[in-house]
Amino acid sequence: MSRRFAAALLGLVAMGLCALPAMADQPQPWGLWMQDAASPTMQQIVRLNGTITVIILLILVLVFLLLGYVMVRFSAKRNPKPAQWTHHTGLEVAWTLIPVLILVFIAFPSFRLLYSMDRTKEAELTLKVTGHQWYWSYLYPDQGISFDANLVQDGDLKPGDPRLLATDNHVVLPVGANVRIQTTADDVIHSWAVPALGLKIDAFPGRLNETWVRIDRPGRYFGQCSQLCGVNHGYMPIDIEAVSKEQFAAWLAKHQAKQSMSEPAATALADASR
Ligand SMILES: [Cu+2]
Repeated sequence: MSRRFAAALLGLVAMGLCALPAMADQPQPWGLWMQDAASPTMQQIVRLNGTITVIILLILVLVFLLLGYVMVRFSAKRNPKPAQWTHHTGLEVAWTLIPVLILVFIAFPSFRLLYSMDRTKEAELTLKVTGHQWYWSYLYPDQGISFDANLVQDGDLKPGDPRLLATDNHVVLPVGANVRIQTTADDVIHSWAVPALGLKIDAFPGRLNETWVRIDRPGRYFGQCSQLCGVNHGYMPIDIEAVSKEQFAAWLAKHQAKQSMSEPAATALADASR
């Protein structure tokens, strides 16, 4: 029995060692832990997660050691006549106070992070995101650009497009700029989430939520709607292309020229900003 247990334990450890952390801006097969952080917010989330994981492991080890000690020291064989007392004031104060102190210790960095995610004072750009059943639409209100982003079907995937994550139009954002993000929805609740950027914000009908992002490096970042919103909830991904500020300016110019020619886009913009 003990040999079988040892083999199972060894198997578990080997699985843990083989499952390398997912270092990419999209989900990876067998990916564990978190995606490689690509924004200051995500770096802070990774740090806080590391701190809390260490605290959890220390508590786990302590509890198992205590449990083992009690099982050995107070077994029926070693301790045939158990003690009769039931209360110990000092012990009860300690096991109430120590967990409270641990929670308070965790609360400080958590609240600091929550407030820093909340909003940015100096935004260079605003992106308004609207959730629909089942796609996202985007508006750059100050630049007058708007478009819908739909899932690319399997047969239409281009090289480099991940299945179920690529969209026909990409959200293009400049690297190194503080971007204000506002979310809303026009039917049910959705949630706009991009793991590598540390973004996850609900999109409610009739309400405008706000957060922000500063992307650290160029690349493509993928996310998914993270609030169950109907049958095609799993088919409304988020596909962001982060480019240099010069490339972003060029993209803006190209899009503005294209949109000024098409009347429906102007109507969409008016609709979206209503
Ligand atoms: Cu949704």
